[in-house]
Amino acid sequence: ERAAQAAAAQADDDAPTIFDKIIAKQIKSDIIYEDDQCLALRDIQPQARARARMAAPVHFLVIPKHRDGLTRLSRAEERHKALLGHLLFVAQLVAKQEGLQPGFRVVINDGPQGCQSVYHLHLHIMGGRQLSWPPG
Ligand code: DGP
Repeated sequence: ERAAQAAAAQADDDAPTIFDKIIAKQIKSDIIYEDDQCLALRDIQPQARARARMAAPVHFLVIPKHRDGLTRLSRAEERHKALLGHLLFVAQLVAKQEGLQPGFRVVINDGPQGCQSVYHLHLHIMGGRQLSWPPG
């Protein structure tokens, strides 16, 4: 959990992130949905998430292919509105594909206090068990 918080403290400087390599298919990832605007892929760190009390049998990310300045949600501008809606639409589409009809959670971590570690906007979709509320 402390590691996640340390990673979250990095600068939001619009530098390339690991997601650029995933989008370019330069590093391997488990992509479960793709269209012209976004990708959905399985989160890589289920064990770390378990320690952070965020473990979920299903945990995937929805990321825009073109970041277009959206390092984090709080950088959103008028021009991003259609893309933001599309990402949310894809989140529920892939949730159904993953068998999450009983329900799921969508999370966007923003900035250091939101525990964001990768500065390329992404939605977390978690489910597959009874979740509790509030999160940590
Ligand atoms: P956040 O804290 O919201 O910035 O979450 C970033 C997420 O990205 C975190 O849950 C782990 C995931 N992640 C980081 N690197 C990789 C990677 O190389 N592959 C995949 N599939 N996920 C990654």
